Amino acid sequence: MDVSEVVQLERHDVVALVTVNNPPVNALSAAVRRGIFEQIKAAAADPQVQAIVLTCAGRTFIAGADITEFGKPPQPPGLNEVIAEIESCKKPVIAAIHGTALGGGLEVALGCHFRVATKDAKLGLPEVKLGLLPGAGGTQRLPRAVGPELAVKMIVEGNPIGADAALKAGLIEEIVEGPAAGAEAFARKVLAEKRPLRRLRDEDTKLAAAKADRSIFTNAVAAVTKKARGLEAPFAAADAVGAAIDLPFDEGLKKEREGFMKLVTGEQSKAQRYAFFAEREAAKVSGVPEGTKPRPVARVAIIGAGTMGGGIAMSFANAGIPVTLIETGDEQLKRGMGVMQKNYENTAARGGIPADAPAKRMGLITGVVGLENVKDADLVIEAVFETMAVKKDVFTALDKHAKPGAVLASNTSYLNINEIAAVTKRPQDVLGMHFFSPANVMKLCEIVRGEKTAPDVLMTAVAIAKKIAKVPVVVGVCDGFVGNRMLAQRGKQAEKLLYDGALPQQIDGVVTKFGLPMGPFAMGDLAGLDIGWRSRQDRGIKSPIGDALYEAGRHGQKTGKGYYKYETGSRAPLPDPEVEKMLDEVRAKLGVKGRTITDEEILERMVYPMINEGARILEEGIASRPSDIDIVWIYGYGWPVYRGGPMFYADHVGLKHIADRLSHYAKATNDPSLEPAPLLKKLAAEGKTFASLAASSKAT
Ligand code: 3H9
Repeated sequence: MDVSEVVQLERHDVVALVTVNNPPVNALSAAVRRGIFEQIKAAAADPQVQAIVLTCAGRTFIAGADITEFGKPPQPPGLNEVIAEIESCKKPVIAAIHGTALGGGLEVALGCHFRVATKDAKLGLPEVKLGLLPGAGGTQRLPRAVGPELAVKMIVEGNPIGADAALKAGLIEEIVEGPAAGAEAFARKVLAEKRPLRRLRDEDTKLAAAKADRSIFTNAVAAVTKKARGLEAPFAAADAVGAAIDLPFDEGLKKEREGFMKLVTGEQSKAQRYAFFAEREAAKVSGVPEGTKPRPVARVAIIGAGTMGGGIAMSFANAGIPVTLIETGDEQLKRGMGVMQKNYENTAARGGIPADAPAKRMGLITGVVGLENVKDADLVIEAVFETMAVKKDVFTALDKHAKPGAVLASNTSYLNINEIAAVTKRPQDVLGMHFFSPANVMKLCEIVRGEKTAPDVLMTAVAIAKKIAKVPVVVGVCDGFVGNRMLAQRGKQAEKLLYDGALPQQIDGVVTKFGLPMGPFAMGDLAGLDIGWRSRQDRGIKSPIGDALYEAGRHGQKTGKGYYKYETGSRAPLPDPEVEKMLDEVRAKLGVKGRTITDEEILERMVYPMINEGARILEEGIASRPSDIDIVWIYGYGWPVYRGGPMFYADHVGLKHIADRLSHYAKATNDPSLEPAPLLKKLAAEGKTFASLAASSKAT
């Protein structure tokens, strides 16, 4: 590619403008790197030019390295080489930032002598989110620009800061209106004032305090790596920032490079990069006519102010969207509003949101009694008790009161949307929006497409989910949709493992060691064992141990006892010998003898049946792509992102191995439901992966 196609050079008398134009996000592809390198060189060599502005066309400044190039043979010039060219330029180079200057983009800006940004710009080094560390000087120049404490926070957490904070921290020199014009005016000021060039590589002042007292840095690292359990990148990134304090610039850069190369070739980053693209892919809905526009949503009504309804209402209020929250009585409403208020206040007290946010957000939520109050809503989300009869009553009433064209969504976690839609005269407007608990925190929203759901209704749900910062995944109708259907398989095996001789703490321990935040039994205790019991009653299912615990009044955390015991005021599950005794009794009643179960068997029986169910879900078209299933598990259930989701993990382990082990357990535990699904069997026999399936379906 001719470099001038992606990086243009023009001159406004003494100021040269180097403009990157590589939509959509101006990622640093090989052509862009070469373009910047050559155009900077050309501007530096032009005797008419006295200053250079580096700017970007389109919606954003450079948003980073081109992630699609990782894992492929590197193409020259490397980004460090490009940045060295900029930094060593004898004429002032000014970065004109708008949109998002992220990763390699911010590193390029840090190589410039000055940076200006528009007010709404965001600047950050989010590499850790891809399992990486900044690999083009970011870990060495950012601490020199803003000090090691803020730098390590930005680099280890990966969250960008706004222009105001960047100005305060010394990351930019000025906030400007138009990026290119503002930077050009700034360039003329630099020339007029004969300002010396700032080369961050040579600035050590902000490192002095941490050099004198290393504990300043160690404490900052401890604070930001607290939540990084299981991940490699945050720790490697912190080490690289440490090198900025301990080593001369060039040696620090070398250390950073080593860390980057190790991560970029490692399994964790591969999985995290996959998840990045999988999330974007999930937002692309198949089977919808091109150009389908979502319906406008200005006001939302939520039915039910319980845990789910309240959490959903908070998600909308957090995004500035007004909500009518509807209950059946004053008492329930008061309780629901009180819980939200308290939740916001607690978050504000922890510094999670500004002090005035609780009042502002609660101001967007209007609590009322009576379903007739849905009349102004463009979108109604029902979050009432999870039984079909109740849902049908609500939807019959919604059909009567909601305005024509309103989108009617159910937050059901497993019920048949088609059956719910059928009680209305507008099944085309009905679909599922399944949020995950706690709904104001968990990012997943399964959008359940009914048989008659209209395409624009589907797109409305996808668009609004994105607007409230959720990750939407479109799924089909079946019992439990994607997530809970797979979870049910895991739950079934977890219970059987108890009868086979394992203990709750052993099973949960294996699951958390694998990287999930909680095991099935701790999760059951948190949700409440009475909920599971009621659901089993509804479906006519028995669980010998679950029923015994329920009948003994052990309803989980809320009663201080469940599969575990809990000390007053504590949520920490403690193994309970009483439960061991109950398990012995249940085993005796069932006529089974417990045996010693290895952790390997537990892991395989926890994860492989889920993968097997995932294969069935794909066969039935309930999910469009294996990567959609992975996104459901990452954002709905806390599957460790560095393992890329269950289907990605399956490809990594090998489908033949998984199919063989499932066959083995089907026989060994006399459970035909564990036999490999036809799709899994077929792919295993052909030596293929789930990923190959996604590629071939894309091609058709
Ligand atoms: C790095 O820089 C390493 C260096 O330190 C060292 C190097 C040696 N590459 O998210 P969107 C695509 S690591 C390739 O829907 P938005 C994306 O897939 C990088 N493609 O838009 C999508 O494609 P499609 C550090 C990329 O407005 C389209 O652009 N940087 C990249 O909601 C639109 O994306 C990051 O981690 C990329 N870097 O959000 C930033 N970025 O339309 C990653 C995006 O085909 N990017 N695409 O599906 C983001 O966080 C968001 O994309 C951004 C825009 C905030 C920029």
